[in-house]
Amino acid sequence: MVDAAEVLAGDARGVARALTLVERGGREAEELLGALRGRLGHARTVGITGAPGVGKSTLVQALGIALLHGGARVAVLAVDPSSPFSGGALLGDRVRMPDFLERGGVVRSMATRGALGGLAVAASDALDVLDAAGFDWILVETVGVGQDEVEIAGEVETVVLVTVAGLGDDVQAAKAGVMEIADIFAVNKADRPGAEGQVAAIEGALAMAPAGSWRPPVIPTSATTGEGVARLATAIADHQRFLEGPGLREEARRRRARRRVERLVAALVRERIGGAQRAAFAAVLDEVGRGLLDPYAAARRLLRGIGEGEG
Ligand SMILES: Nc1nc2c(ncn2[C@@H]2O[C@H](COP(=O)(O)OP(=O)(O)O)[C@@H](O)[C@H]2O)c(=O)[nH]1
Ligand SMILES: [Mg+2]
Repeated sequence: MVDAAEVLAGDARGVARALTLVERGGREAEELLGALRGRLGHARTVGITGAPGVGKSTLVQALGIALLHGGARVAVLAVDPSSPFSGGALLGDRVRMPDFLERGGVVRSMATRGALGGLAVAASDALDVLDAAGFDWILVETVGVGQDEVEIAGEVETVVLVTVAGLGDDVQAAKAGVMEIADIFAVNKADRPGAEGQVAAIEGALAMAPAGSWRPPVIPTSATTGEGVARLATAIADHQRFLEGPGLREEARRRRARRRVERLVAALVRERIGGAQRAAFAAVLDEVGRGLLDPYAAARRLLRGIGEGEG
């Protein structure tokens, strides 16, 4: 059993169990999340995204330590389906992030796709658990390659896109639609040649884009030496202050709510047509296939069936 009171008290074991529960999904997870409702909104959330190997984990650790030094409670959620730590997620993270953990940070990795709605749903629910547990900062590491990962980056308030010189991954990122969601660019491995050119290239691309009310800064960092990490932390704080502008946080919350609910509606429909409505689904597919029913009428009929089947 997972006790909402333990989560709200920030109890480490309770939080760990709650994260496992929401990753798995199901009714008990839904009940827990319901019990946490109304206790959310304290945490500041930051996404660190980018191609594999650019130094996201190293940068998250350096950032996390910088924030811990400021006296904040910091949690890291690493969402990486490409490198699951089977059964030993925490151990795997402990090995990777010793400095951060030594200083009281909390790390959790998530690789499995939850029961309903996949990884983006599970990650979003995990954010709620960590928020309710009282963390001041939640850093979310995602590999910026798939649609899921782009969606998860969209769940956080401040998105840092990490690139390195010479990978051409800025082009990949632009293709995957990540460039538009970045609030801050970090050009990591700046201890190596080419970083300045990369900074200039991104700044050039940004100058072509229509100027919004927030202009994303482009910051050279070296996660391994720590150079530029303080500047990155300052840029994140600046962006968080920017979000205090009239209505911005409310608007962001509504956008996130909309995405979450839309995702769940789509997931529930998919679950029903593969489950309780399976026979009705097969029947309309047959009719559409034989030209007896058009797909629009079929979809409406199915939706009515799902609606009637739900309490
Ligand atoms: N030279 C250099 N290497 C780095 C830097 N940041 C990370 N690395 C190295 O790059 C490799 C991948 O780092 P990691 O943080 O695991 O990348 P991720 O896949 O994006 O999470 C590791 O060997 C790091 O030590 C940096 O700023 N400079
Ligand atoms: Mg990593």
